[in-house]
Amino acid sequence: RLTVNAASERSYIMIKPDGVQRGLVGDIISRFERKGFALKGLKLFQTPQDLAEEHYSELKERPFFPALVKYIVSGPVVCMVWEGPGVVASARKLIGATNPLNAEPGTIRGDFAIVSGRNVVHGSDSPANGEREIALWFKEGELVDWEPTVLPWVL
Ligand code: FUP
Repeated sequence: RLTVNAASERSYIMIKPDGVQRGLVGDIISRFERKGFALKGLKLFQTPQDLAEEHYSELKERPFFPALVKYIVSGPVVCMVWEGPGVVASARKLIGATNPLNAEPGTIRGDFAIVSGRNVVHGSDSPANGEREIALWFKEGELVDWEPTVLPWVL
């Protein structure tokens, strides 16, 4: 085996309701697959109000909080867990800046979005928050413990 770095880290990645409505699910998943990260959890999900509020609890006092929660519960989302070395920071690079007008072309938000309030996708901002969010959005037994056989060519 040619393994260079198998250190594992996980990120919670979510395609928001606008991404699902606009038919961007396949394109977004494809970007993480092609990068080489491993998909460990995946579901289409209608978010309850209290979960949306808990997920964004750090932003509770911000003026846009009510609109943000309303947006997240407005339709189904795609919840994912992606794993691999440095996946949290790398996913945020693939996703691009929070304000899509500042996101580079080639990033998800740079390619598909215009405003922060409809920015298509979420990615955890730290490994600790990744674990917190995975525990919030996934139940025991919903994640699959597997290793893609392609990993020796990636890592
Ligand atoms: P990010 O980590 O890129 O998702 O950004 P934040 O955690 O700062 O913000 C979470 C979400 O709040 C963003 F995805 C979109 C929303 N938001 C707004 O709607 N308006 C703002 O001015 C900032 C954030």
